[in-house]
Amino acid sequence: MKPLVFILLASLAGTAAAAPVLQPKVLATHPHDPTAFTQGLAWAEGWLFESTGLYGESSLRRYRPGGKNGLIKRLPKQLFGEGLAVVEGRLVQLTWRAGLALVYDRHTLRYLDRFRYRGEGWGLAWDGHRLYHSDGSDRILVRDPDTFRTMSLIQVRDGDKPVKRLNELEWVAGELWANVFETSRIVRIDPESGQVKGWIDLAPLRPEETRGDALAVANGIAYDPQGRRLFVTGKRWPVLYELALPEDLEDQHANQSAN
Ligand SMILES: [Ca+2]
Repeated sequence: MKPLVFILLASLAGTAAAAPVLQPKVLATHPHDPTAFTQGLAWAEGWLFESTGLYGESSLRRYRPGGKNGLIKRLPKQLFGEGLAVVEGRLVQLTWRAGLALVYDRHTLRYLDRFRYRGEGWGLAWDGHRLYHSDGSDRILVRDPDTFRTMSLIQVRDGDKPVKRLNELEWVAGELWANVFETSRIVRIDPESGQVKGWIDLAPLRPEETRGDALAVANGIAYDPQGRRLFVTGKRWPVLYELALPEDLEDQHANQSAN
């Protein structure tokens, strides 16, 4: 594997309270379906799982990075697919305004069950115990995976400034990461306090082909904990990027391994 290097760029440029901005370190690029309106991305044991949105075009997908022999399941035309999490042997997929979370078998994509919730569905992530659900605001709902009930709320703040429009989510080595809607940034959140630990700017990764498409924003983060790498993409992006873990998280891992 290549050296895992993230470059600290803008920590001196912001206010004292604002968290630093990192540039991503790209390890590899893979093709991504340029018609996929990515709303959720997740990883488990060699497979990527993707939820796509828009009415009449929403889907659930399972594929290898760069691989062609994937599975795709189309959603009913009245459902708009949103955030997606792998919860052990199952997948949980949010919908935007239907108040439905759909549950599937992870291996076959067979529909199994559903939960109902109030409000909108944007992003979803799993930390091994709890689900994290964003709804486009500056709060993240922490949910019980068995009942989908809200257990607590995380208010996300950079210094004292609320961070709104939190979108696709991912649990990354003890941090909660989120795309911020209509920006090219990923925010790294301390799940205990809701404080922003840092930002990652994906603007340099936006493919040239999407420049004329105002909806083609960065969205979709999946973490491979065994490979210690991230996958990121965007809505209708023809490319899926494989990124190195930020250096501070690698250092943390090295320190833990040494103890
Ligand atoms: Ca994700």
